[in-house]
Amino acid sequence: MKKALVTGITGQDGSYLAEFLLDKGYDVWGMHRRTSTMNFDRITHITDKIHLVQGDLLDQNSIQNLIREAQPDEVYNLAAQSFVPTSWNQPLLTGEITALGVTRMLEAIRSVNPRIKFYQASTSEMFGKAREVPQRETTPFYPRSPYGASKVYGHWITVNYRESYGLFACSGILFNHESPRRGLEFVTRKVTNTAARIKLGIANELRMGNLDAKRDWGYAGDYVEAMWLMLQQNEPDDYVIATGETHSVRELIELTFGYLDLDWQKYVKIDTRYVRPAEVDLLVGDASKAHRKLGWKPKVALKELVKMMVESDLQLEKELSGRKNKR
Ligand code: NAP
Ligand code: F7E
Repeated sequence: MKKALVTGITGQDGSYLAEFLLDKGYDVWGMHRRTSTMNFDRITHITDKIHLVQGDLLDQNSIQNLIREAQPDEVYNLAAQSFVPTSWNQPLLTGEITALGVTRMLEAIRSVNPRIKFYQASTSEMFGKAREVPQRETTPFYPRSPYGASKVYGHWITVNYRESYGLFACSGILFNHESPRRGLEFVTRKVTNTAARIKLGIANELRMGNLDAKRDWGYAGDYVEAMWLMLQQNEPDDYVIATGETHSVRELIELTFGYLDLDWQKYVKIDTRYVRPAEVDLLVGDASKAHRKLGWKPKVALKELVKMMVESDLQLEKELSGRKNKR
């Protein structure tokens, strides 16, 4: 039985990857940081099937001890301070976790067992003010936030440990991927959740930032398969994972409100609090290397993804208001 350690197990991708690896017959270990209130909401249904162990990307010893204890074959480093706006308010913390945290992981692997395969969660945010359309593995990076800059460091340190020490270290350059488990602050979930609440009469407006930004949105459940495939190859390498389609935030809103038979123009208000100091205007990925070498292709398109998220949010919000009414 293969053993995998997943950092960021409590996050969106961690939960889907854990399910995927369990299905493949893996012994799954999940690293989580200590919190005063448990935040296992996304993994409640599998907590009895995985080993949950405490550790923090800020704490070298905790990571090292954990890797020594788990003795994994594969490590997936998904933990990060991942929300772009927060990275302007907390740039140093973002750098410590999202950038230096990667070196802490790599150092722990190097000292405990350099044969462990390593996956780094890189991102399309590294392309930022994109130098080329569509973006591929060779497109130069131009990050536009402390988050993007931290991820560029994480990406290059992964490449560097592969080239310096021969580690089997891969970097997946994943474009935005979403799901019903997406954090409520990210744009897709903010839109689907608020639209669902408007439909149910619980909310009456949606306050948004820049509607012109364009993103290549895929489904998280599809993308975790690509992470795994990267570590099953004969040679470590870096891959862009994307759908190849781009849509504006405005289109996302139209699609979501349209699905609910609502006129979005009646509810959406522009609020400068949500406009970023520097924007990433247009992202669209060329995943042809992943198609060719990994045999990976996305299965869920944006329309279907929106439907999945809206249906889930309608259900969730009905349950929440049902519970409130009982109190
Ligand atoms: P997410 O939902 O924000 O999850 C982030 C995870 O990191 C959470 O489990 C969080 O734990 C954990 N974490 C944060 N700081 C930590 C620390 N100091 N030590 C240990 N764990 C820590 O993010 P996601 O959407 O699943 O994304 C997974 C990874 O892929 C991230 O690295 C993200 O930057 C990257 N990425 C995401 C996308 C995307 O579109 N989703 C695209 C490209 C790359 P808590 O629950 O305790 O906060
Ligand atoms: O914003 C615009 C905003 O926060 C998308 C992370 O997972 O994907 C994510 O980063 C766009 C931006 O994602 C609002 O200005 C307009 O242009 O959903 P987001 P992101 O910044 O692209 C990448 C790949 C990652 O790696 C990150 O970890 O939507 N936008 N109005 C808004 N965004 C938010 N959040 N809220 C708004 O009100």
